[in-house]
Amino acid sequence: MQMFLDGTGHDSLSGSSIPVYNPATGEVIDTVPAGNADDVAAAVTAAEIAQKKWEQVSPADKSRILIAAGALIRSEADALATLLTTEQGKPFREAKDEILGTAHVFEFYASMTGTLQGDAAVLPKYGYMNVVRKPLGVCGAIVPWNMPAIIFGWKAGAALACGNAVIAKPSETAPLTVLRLAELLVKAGVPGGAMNVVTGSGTVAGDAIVRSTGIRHVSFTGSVATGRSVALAAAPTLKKLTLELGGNDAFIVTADADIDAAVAGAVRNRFYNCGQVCTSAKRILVDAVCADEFVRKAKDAIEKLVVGSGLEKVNMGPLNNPGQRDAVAAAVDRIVSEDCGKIICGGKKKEGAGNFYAPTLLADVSPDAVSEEIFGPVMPVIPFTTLDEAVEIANGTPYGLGASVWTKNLKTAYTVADQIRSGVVWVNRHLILPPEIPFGGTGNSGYGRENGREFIYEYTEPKSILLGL
Ligand code: TXE
Repeated sequence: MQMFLDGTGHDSLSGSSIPVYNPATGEVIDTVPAGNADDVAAAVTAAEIAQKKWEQVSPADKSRILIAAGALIRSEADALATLLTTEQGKPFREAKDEILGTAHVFEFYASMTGTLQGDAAVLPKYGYMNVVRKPLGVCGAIVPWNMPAIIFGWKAGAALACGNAVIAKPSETAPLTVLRLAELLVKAGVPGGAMNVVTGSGTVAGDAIVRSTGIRHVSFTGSVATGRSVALAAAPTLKKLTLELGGNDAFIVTADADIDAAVAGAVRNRFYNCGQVCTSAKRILVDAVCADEFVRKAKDAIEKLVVGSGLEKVNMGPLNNPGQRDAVAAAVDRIVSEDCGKIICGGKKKEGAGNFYAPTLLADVSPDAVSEEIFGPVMPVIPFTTLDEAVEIANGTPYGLGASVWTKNLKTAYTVADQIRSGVVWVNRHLILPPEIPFGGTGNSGYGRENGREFIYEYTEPKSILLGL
């Protein structure tokens, strides 16, 4: 049994549905079933049966299936990207990059199915020790709306490569692309029931996944507040958790940096996906000696950004939902009214339909004013005078997801990279996250890692076997 709660035949046992909106127009584009605890329970029953079969599939066959999934995703890339833009808002070009990146994720995991080895040793007097890595069983994947395709890929690809079954719960505001990707995985050969999607709200469907005793691991990407409640709700079941809870990345531009490259990098990264990326460059720290030049050049670049529906030729689309836009507008208004920074350009909502907010540049921002992440198209520039001060500001939030340093000096690069408290540090770039790199944070950014080789530890558990001599 398979639960594709996509409103086209497999309806939720709850009988009700939720609308999905186009963020550029505010129009309803589809509905999805409002899954409930009964739906999750049915999906768990199906997944437990299917997982036992999937676990027995050879690494080579698992690999062939995941490669086929990647190929199907590539063959439908334009249609998937259009769907993603229509429900999420991002420009088609970015949506297509995300879809092709998702295909790459499944291809990466296809290459890893044969690498899940454990350990072995001869222990004199005791025997032969073997440590094998076993799948966990059924895994939950709670997916946000900002990068729904690729984040689904990280979770489902890793879980399936390790022989687990998956129950995904996409966000209420961007569930459609995830549903289609899951269908393609099944079409590629993942057994029915090993890949499930239960749509619905976080507090009902998501919560049921977190509390389910049949689900042994949940990978959650979302806000700090929801991450905390997920950890609390999961505690009675003692399931494993991987939590990725956003970040407030510092982007440090030193006096010896290539300023033009740094400006281009900052603008590209900060306004990518309308600023709604966990590892977006959210705080731009610039050496005071070049801060004015940086702001002037950034303003020129930002004013050239074309904003509009992601289905047109634009650089930036709308925010995903009205609540998100209101939160961004409130954060900018607060910074300005408290005299903690000044608007150089942008700083307002666009009137009319859609969740548009102008790409915004703020100068002379005080570090404390942006200690909470602004999940939208706002670039606060914070001047600093010494590298030690820059590192202190960078580390001065409870987050620890990503950061970058822009410099031509190798010693500066390594020193800052070493001192910054975060899961990832880039040098002269930001936000590049191929699945080969382990990804995750520290502090309020959560715990556990996705991708790289780290996924093996998240999605399997060791079993030690001692053979007497
Ligand atoms: O997140 P939520 P929201 C941050 C960003 C943003 C803020 C709020 O700052 O402004 O979070 O976004 C599901 N049990 N990030 O409200 O609530 C929910 O249905 C189980 C950063 O959208 O965390 C959705 O599928 N699941 C981030 C997912 O959790 C629950 C990406 C995320 O929703 C649940 C997105 C519950 N009790 C937002 N409540 C990143 N790390 O990149 C909700 N959900």
